[in-house]
Amino acid sequence: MLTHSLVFQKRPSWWLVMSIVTVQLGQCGNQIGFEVFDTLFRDSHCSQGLCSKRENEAYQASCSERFFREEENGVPVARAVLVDMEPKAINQTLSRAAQAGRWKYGQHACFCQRQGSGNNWAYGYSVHGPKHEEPMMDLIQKEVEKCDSLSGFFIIMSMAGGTGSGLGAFLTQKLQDQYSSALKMNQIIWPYGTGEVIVQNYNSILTLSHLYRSSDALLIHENDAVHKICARRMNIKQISFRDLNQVLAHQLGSVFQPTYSEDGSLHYRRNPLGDLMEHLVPHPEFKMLGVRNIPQMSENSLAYSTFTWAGLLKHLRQMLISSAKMEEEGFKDPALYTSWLDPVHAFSLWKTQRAFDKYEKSAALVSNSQLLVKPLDTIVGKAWNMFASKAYIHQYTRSGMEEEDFLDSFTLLEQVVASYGSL
Ligand SMILES: Nc1nc2c(ncn2[C@@H]2O[C@H](COP(=O)(O)OP(=O)(O)OP(=O)(O)O)[C@@H](O)[C@H]2O)c(=O)[nH]1
Ligand SMILES: [Mg+2]
Repeated sequence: MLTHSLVFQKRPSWWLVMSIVTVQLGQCGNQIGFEVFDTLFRDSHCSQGLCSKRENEAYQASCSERFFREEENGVPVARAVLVDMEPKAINQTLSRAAQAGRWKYGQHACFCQRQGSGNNWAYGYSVHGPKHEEPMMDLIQKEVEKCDSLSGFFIIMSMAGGTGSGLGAFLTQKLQDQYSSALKMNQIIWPYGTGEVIVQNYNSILTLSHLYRSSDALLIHENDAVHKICARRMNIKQISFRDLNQVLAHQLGSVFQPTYSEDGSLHYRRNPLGDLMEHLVPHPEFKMLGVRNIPQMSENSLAYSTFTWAGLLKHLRQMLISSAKMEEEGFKDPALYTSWLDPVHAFSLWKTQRAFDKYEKSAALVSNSQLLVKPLDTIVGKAWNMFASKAYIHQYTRSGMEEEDFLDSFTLLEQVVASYGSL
C-alpha cells in the first residue's frame, strides 16, 4: 500500500500522458470508432510474453491514458463522443460495446436525433450543424474537462454521406474556433469509386475543402484499398463493413499504439497527436496523410509465418515507391522526399518492443505523399462534370448553400492537386 502511494505521489513528469478525445460521426464514424477502441483496448490488455511485466504495465498505462478514462466502478470509459442524426448506428455501437463488456462509452456521451441527413452534405453542415451546435459542443467540452491534459481531437467520419461529412465539417470548424490550440486530426473514409451514393463526389469535395481550412491533418483511407486488403491479404470471401473496419482499426491502432520517445530513454511518447503532426504536416498546404502497414493477414496464415525486421521494412518501402526500383537503401534515401526537406527530418522512426494486436513484429508507415493526388483529381473532375450540368445542385441550395460555395471548393482543391503535383 505504502509503496503504491509513493509511486503515485512521485510520478515523474514524463508520466503525464496527453489524451485524445475522439468524435465519432455518422454511421461510418461510429462503426469504425468502436473497432478502434476495441482494438486498442484488447491489445493493451493482453499480456505479451515477449516483454517484461513492468514493460507491459507501462504500455497499458500509456495506452489507457490516451484513449480511456476510469469511472468510479473501475470500468474503463472511452474518451469519445458519439454523434449521429439517426439512432441506428449509435444504438448498435453501444450494444456492441456492452456485449463485449471490456470497456464502455460514457453514460452521456451520445448525441442523436431521429432523422439523418439523407446523404446531403448541406443538410448536415447548414441545417443539423447550427441547430444542434450547443448540445454537441457541450458534450465535447465535458469530455475535454475529464482529460488531465488534452493532446487534441480525433474525428472519424466518412465523406460520402451527409452527417459524418457535413456535420463533421461543421463541428471541426467549431472545434477549431473554440479549441484553437488543440490539434485536430480527421480520419476520413474515401468512398468506393463505384460508390453507393450518387452525390458522393459533391459531398467529398465539400468535406475535403472545408477540412483543409479547419483541420490540422486528414488521415485518409480509401474503402477500395481496404477492401483489397480484406480480399487479398486477409482472404475474406464475403466482405462486410465490419471486416473493413477491423482492418482500419488495426491500421489506426498501429499508428496510435504507444511508442518510445526519441530521447533514448525507454519512456513512451507523451503527446501522440502533437508528435505525429510535427513530423508529418510541416506545411499547411500538405495535409493529406495515408497509412500502409505490414504484415496484415488472416490468423491462419499468421500461425505459419515468421518475419524479420529487414524484410518488413523492405516490403514497406516498396509499398511506398510502388515501383520497386531501388532495393537496398533504407528510408533515409533523399530521392524519396521533396527537395525542401532534409531527409534527416523527413523521416522518423518510432519503436516499441511490445508486439501489437497478435503480430510479433509489425511496421506501419504514415506518410504525407502524392498517394492521394490521383483519387483527388478524379473526384474533383467527376464533381465538376456534374456541377457543370447543374445536377442535384438544388438539393444543396435548398439547404442553405450557394453555388459560390461549390466554386470555392473546386478552387481550393485544384490548388491542393497542383501543390502535391509539383513536389
Ligand atoms: N469503411 C466503412 N465505410 C462505411 C461504413 N459505413 C458507411 N461507410 C461509407 O460511408 C459512406 C456513407 O456515409 P455514412 O457514414 O453511411 O453516412 P452518414 O454520415 O451516416 O450520413 P447520413 O446517413 O446521410 O445522415 C459510403 O461511402 C460508405 O461506403 C463503415 O462502417 N465502414
Ligand atoms: Mg447515416
